[in-house]
Amino acid sequence: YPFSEQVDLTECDREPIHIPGSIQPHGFLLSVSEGDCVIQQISANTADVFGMPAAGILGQRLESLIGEKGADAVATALAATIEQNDPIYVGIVELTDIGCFDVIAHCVGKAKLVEFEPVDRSHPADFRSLYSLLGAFLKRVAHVSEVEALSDYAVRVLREVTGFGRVFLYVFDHNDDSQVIAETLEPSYPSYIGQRFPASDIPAQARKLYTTNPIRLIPNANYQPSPLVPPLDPVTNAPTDLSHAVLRAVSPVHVQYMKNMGTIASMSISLVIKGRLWGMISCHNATAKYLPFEVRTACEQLGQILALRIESIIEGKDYAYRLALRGKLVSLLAALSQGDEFVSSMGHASADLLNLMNATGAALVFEGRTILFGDTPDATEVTKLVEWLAVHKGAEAGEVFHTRALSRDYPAAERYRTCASGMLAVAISGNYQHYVIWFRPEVVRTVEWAGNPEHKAMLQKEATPLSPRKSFESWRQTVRGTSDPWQESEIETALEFRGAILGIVLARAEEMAALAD
Ligand code: BLA
Repeated sequence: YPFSEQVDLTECDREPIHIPGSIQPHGFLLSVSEGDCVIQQISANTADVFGMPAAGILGQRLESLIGEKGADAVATALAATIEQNDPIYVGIVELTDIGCFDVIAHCVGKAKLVEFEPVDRSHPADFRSLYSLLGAFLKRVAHVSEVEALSDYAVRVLREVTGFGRVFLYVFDHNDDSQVIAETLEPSYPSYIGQRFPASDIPAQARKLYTTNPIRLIPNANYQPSPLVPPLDPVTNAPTDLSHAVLRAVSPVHVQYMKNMGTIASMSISLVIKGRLWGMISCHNATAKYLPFEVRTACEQLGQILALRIESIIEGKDYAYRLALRGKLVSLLAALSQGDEFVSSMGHASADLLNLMNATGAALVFEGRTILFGDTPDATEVTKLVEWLAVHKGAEAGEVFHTRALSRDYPAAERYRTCASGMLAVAISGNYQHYVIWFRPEVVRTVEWAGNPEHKAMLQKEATPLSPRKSFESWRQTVRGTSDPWQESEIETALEFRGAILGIVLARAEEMAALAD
């Protein structure tokens, strides 16, 4: 099986997963018109449920199919919600001679999508226990202030609530690769703790959808999708947007991925922080597994509480770090503005200079001199580096340029990557190639991937053009040439430092000019 990354990534990102034209058949779907509630589109399996042909259902009013009580409940529920695009629980509707259904409704454009999931009377959901579990979670969460401990607790509660065989939480990094940071499982399931999954496992449009739609359940990957009849919305003549439909059929590529992984049922819950998909909780089962809407809602709420708490922990840590940075910056600037020769003041304050950016080396390139502090490339190398910066990174380096993998941007840096894989440079003159540069050492990391990330997708010989990777065997990669990343707060502080230094240098120049007069 040859494989091609190009084909894989663009094709994955292009699949329109919000308009699959079909649903998962563990329930059925009706699309009814605004106002008079005429049924204008159904999932094909609706005909089987009611034992009549689709043509006999289409064109009927909702109340004649599901009764006046049911139709009223749908109208009342939708009227009561503010976010009409989010599915709302209507309640249980009993269909004579057919059975009881959980009914869930939401609006898409002018249509109302009404979804039905059979209620299993033999396993009534006990909502009191859900409330007390959520309550206990809320209480405990306030006292846990480490993301890992919190994640650990959350996956254990979720496994208890849902009974899935494996529940884990993974966090996306700046490349959208993910790493599993918490997991709980039954002994027969393989563990993924600590492992990485490449970004391409979840294509861009799916991430976008999961940011607005926080939970999805795939109870049985071995399903036959039930198509919508007619295929297009008869009013708009366009495919019906199923973004928020709880029964939305899943991308066939992803269904294959699940099977390859030995996961027949899956539920995933988005953790959205500041509008960005920060992480996800995945629940897996080796056999088919369904959860009623109310239980899913409790899981969704647990995810929201967790995301809020994680956001506040992250913000708290960032705030404390910014405060510390500010303290360091103020004392460094105080030291630099003393002595009357800028370069020698910098030399006296070199420990503070390094400490400010958590760096192990720094260089001051100023008025034709190159002064090195700590562990750095030699002066000749730094001179070449500055030339490269000025020429190739002109616009960016006008103020600040940073990288955590210098040799990737500038191959000559390969020679000194042990001391300078990370570089943050600020230009301290508008006119000259004057810089303060900080260096961070290489941190060799061993990354444990779940499966070789190069084999993202395989191009099968002819047949289906695309299929996800088959192996999730742990695969180790040694990453060289990168340093610890530069934090947003550090880059902002570097910019403030730059502003202050420009001020100091300018004041010095004016004093000199005054003396000369
Ligand atoms: C969707 N991919 C997903 C989802 C997850 C993953 C969690 C969300 C759907 C769900 O709840 O199951 C990925 N699943 C994982 C990861 C783990 C896991 C990382 O269990 C970790 C253990 N997938 C591919 C390739 C393509 C692809 C090559 O591997 C593209 C061709 C596509 N993944 C893909 C698509 C979806 C998806 C299209 C959206 C499915 C949908 O919602 O319709």
